[in-house]
Formats: sequence, C-alpha cells, structure tokens
Amino acid sequence: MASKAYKAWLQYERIEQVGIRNAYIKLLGNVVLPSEISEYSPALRELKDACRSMLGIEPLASERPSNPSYTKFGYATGSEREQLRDEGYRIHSVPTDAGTCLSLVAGGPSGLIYGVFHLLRLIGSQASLSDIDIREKPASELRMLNQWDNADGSIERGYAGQSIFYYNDQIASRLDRVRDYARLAASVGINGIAINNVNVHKAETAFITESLLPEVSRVADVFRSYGIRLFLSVNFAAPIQVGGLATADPLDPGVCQWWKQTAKTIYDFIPDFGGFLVKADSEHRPGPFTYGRDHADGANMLADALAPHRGIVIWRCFVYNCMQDWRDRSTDRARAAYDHFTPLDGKFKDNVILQIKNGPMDFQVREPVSPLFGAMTRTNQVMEFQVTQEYTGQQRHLCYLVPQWKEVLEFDTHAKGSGSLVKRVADGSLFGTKHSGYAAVSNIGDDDNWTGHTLAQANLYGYGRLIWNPDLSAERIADEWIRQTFGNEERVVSVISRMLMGSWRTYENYTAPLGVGWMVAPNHHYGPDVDGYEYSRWGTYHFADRDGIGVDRTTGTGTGYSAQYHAPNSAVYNDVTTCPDELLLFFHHVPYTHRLHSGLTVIQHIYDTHFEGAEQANGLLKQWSELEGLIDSARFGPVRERLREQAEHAKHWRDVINTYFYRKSGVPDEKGRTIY
Ligand code: GCV
Repeated sequence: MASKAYKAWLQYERIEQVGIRNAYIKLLGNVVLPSEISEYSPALRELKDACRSMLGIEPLASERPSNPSYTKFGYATGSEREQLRDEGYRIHSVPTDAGTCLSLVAGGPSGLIYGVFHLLRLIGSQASLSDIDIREKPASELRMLNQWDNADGSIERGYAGQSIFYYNDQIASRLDRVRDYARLAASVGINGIAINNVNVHKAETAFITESLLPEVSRVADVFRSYGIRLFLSVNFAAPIQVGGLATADPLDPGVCQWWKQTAKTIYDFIPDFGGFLVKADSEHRPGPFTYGRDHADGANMLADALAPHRGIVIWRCFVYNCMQDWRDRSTDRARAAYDHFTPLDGKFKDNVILQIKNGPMDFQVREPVSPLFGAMTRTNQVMEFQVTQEYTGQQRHLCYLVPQWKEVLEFDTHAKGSGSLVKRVADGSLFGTKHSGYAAVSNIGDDDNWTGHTLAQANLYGYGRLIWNPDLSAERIADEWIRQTFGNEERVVSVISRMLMGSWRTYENYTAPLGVGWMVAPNHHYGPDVDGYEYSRWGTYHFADRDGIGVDRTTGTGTGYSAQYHAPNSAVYNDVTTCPDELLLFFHHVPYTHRLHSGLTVIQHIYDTHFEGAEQANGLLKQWSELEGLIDSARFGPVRERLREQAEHAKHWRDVINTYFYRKSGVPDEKGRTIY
C-alpha cells in the first residue's frame, strides 16, 4: 500500500464527518456518462478510486440517472465548447425535480481529467457542492515539465534519489511509478513532459532511433492517457552520432533530410509526439555555431522536420560563454541570452518556441527577471523555472518557491507600456504569439516521497497550479496543497502555511545577499563558498574587495546590462539611488558603507539578515516541532530531520558569510554579535 508520503497531495483521506460525507455520497453515488465517455477513462477511474477512499462508495456509472441526485459528465458543444476549448471545464450544480445534478462539462478528455481533479480538490477541502458554478481553463497553452534524468538512472541536479524513468541505460520495465507521476502532474494541469536531460548523452541520443522508439513510446502511452504529450531532448549532433553523417550543419541538405526522416519515424511510433527540446551551443553542447550558423538556422531546420506532424521545437536561450577569463571585465554573462537572441526576433519558424530561464543568470535565490521577456515581439516564448532546488537548498532546506515565481510573473516589462506583465508574455496575449507557456525542471526522483523533503512537494504542486492560473496567490496555493497533503486541521494548515510563505525570504537572508548570487560551493552548489566561483570561467563574480562589493552592470561605468530593459526599468536599475535593495549588488558595485533604502548600510544589512536568517531557520524547526502528534510520524520525523539540518546549515552559512565580509571590510557589526 502506498505511504502517505508517496500519495503526496492525492491522499483522498476518508471524510469522517458523517453529515458532510453523506452529502457527497448523495451526489456522487451515481455518475451519468454519455456513450462517448468510457467507464474506464482515467477521469472516471480517478473519481471512483477517490470516492472509494474518501466516501467508502463505488459510484455507479449509468447512461441515465438512477438516483434523484447524481453527477453527470459530458463534453461541451457549440459556443460552450469554443469557450472551454480542449482543456477547460465547467462544474455546475443544477437543481432537479427531486434533488441536485452536479454537472461536469469539459471541452475534451483533458478537460474532463482536470475537472475531476478540481472536484476532488473541493471534496478534499470539504467545500460545499450544493451551489457552485466554476469555469476554468488554463491561462497558457504549454505547461511542461522537464526531466533532467539520464538513461543511467542518475538525475542532473536531482535531490530525491534516482530516476523513475531509467535504470542501467534502459527505460524502466515497469512504469507504475511513471503512471503515478503522470497522475500527479495531470492533477495540477501539466500537459507536456520532456523525459530526458537537456544535456543529452550517448545513450539518450539514440532515443530517436528505430531501435529505442518502441521503448520510448511505452512512456508516451502512459502520459497520453493523462493528457500529457511526450517530448524528447535531442542532441544537435545526432546526425553524426547516430546517423552516420559527417556533419550536423543545419543547412546541409543531407542533415535536413536525416532529421525529416527521423521525425517521420518518431511519429510512426508516437503519433502525438510533442517535439524536441534543444540545448545547443551551451555548456559544451553541440549546436549551429560549430558550422558558422545561428540559432534560427538550427531551430528552423528541426522545425521543418517536425512541421508536417504538427510538432514543435523548444529551443533554450541558456547560451553564454562558460569559458570566460575572470580577468575579462568586458564580458557579462547576464547579457548573453539577450545579445544572442534579440537580433533573431522574427526569424524563427512559427513552430519554434524559445525557452527562457526566469532570470538572466541561473535560478539564483534572487535575480532580476530576464530582459528577454518583453524584448522579442515576434517570437514564441516559454518561461523556464527550476522546481528542483539546485541553488535554493537542494530539498534539504525548505524553500517554497511559488512567491518567487509569482514576483517574476507580476513583473512589468513595460514592453508595450505599463501593464505589460511577464505573465502576459508567457500566456502569449501581450504580443499575440502563436505558442506560449511554461516549462520547469522537475524535482522528483524515486525517493518514496518523490521530492526528498516532503515539503518540497509544494513546489511541484505550486508550479502546476500557478501556471494554470497565474492570478492565484502563493498563499492560496500553499493552503490548497497543505489541506490535500496533511488534512484540514486548522493548526496544521496555519503553521505549515506560515513556514512555507516565509521560507524563500529566510533562505535568501542567510545565503547570498542583495541579489549578488553564486556564493556556493562549485559543482554541487550546496553550502557557502564565497569565492568558489570568483576566479573561475563561469562568468559568476561578486568582485568583493576591502572597499565594496557587487557587479557594475550600469550603462555609464559597467557592462550596460541595465539597458536591456525597457524604460522605466532600465533607468530604475541603472541608478544606484532607485535600484531596489534586493537587487542592488546585481546592478551596482558599492562601498560596504553604502546606505540602502532600508536605512541600513550594505555591511550591516549583510550581518543583520544573516543573523536573522539563521534565527528564522531555527524558527522553522520550532514551528514544525509544534505539530508533533498532529502529523503522522512517517512524514513528521524525516521533515524534522531536514529542518534540523537546515537550522544547523543556516548557522554555517551565517558564520561563513559574516566572517568573510567582516574580514574583507574590517567594519564591525553595530550590534556586537559574534563574528569570527
Ligand atoms: C542541465 C545549470 C546547471 C546545469 C544545467 C544547466 C542548464 O548550469 O548547473 O546542471 O544543465 O543549468 O540549465 O542547462
């Protein structure tokens, strides 16, 4: 039997209050299905399983109502169908002569699945179904997960065990766990998944060949039943590596032909294949630059191969010089994506989508929003988030990231005047682009609780819910997740909610200050090492000396990065007096005695936030400990262990950072606390 940790937010706990349970039983005891909806559809299966578990009943499926009150499934027609499109649904209670009909009308099979999960969320939080009228459809078209899983079973930046997809260079023979993952993903509206790492190694390069496609298509079958299309990350040099060609030049007719044939073969096995995800000319991956071609040449060639099958190319913009000389002050990694891609605006085929990381660097705890959002008006774009906590505590620390993503989505790019929010770029409405949406690096592995830290499940849940509806608040998403995962006991809900909501700021407090980022140990990126990346080739510097710290990215004396934003953002960031405190060191090099808007000096801010952050981390442990006895021990204990580690590790961060800057600056802490 699945453990509570494994069930994640699909607990389907029995409803003990008889009155409430009976009200649900009355409605759900009989489900009326039109002939085109099978009793064995995943939507109905989910409803039945959940009813068995929550209500102790097996709903009776029939073509006509057999009770005065009943639930009715159907597909929308006419204008309602147009309005809901494939993925939308309406849940509506309608009085009948002798009772109530709960009607779930969906635009298509995916909408039905999403509608059932919504209904089950309502029941899980014990909401009344007697007078409801809910209409939902996703805000954006593409809602993807990216697995950074490798065929050998490892996961790049994975913190929850090994891959559930692969073992020993093969696709897992049993896909039960993959099916459960598909359920979790569908329950929050995910509709696409790239199942292998964007760093495509030898074994995965062959996934697109005839010998391995039968295996890949088994995985596609599982996801398809939950409305999720399968994508593959591809190796740009595949024509050489598995095709036996001498080149991968995107303008070479033989190469074009090879990809066309390959696409055709893929669609023979997987008729609804989503397309390719490509990391090219980035961190030593092959790409069009090798042949003197640009990214539009590379992406368009693949797009032509996929177009006859309605497939798409998702081309990543994470392109920068990872062999930089740290002595070279003229190169700025933050500029790279914009500099590479804006000149290509309008040159991509309409089945190419650029995938842009939320910030210009790499998923730091604090970065400005990537200026590429708002800079390309004629190019399809999706936003890339990182659910896996590479730089935010690696799922050993609690860091609920939804508030961070929310800030990104609410950022006003001013691309078309005020109100040009990032979420409107990502949903395609601002520029009227054909494709749009979101992708995120998943945080799951084969640990029983999926995410290593049980509370890190909230990030996966939150990602799906937020991109379904970017207007949901981070608090609301946290509340939903807690109720479904741990039940409706108010004390549990309020304590965990407080813990989640403060955790991003807490993590920021005891780690890298004021937007400077990167003070982590090289390679694995866990724990403090202030100079770990200072004299390296990755373009990730803080330039701290005895007088000051920060990267001058202004137009006057710096790298000019601030000019990549539209006015007024460019001016706000460029001017040290208007730049927001939390991004000050991202944009400016300032003396330690520089006064922030908060009134504190930079050095005092560093000391204060680090003492405070370590206290807050300890507070997380204390708050959780209050819940002993209210949460099953199988989940309570391991979370407490992680929070203990976090509290200890936060002290380590505090002392390393404070000591480093005290020794550099020689400025003592005004409050005389212990610094080493
Ligand atoms: C998949 C960062 C990570 C890499 C990752 C890369 C990317 O640099 O550290 O592990 O590679 O981002 O997004 O491609």
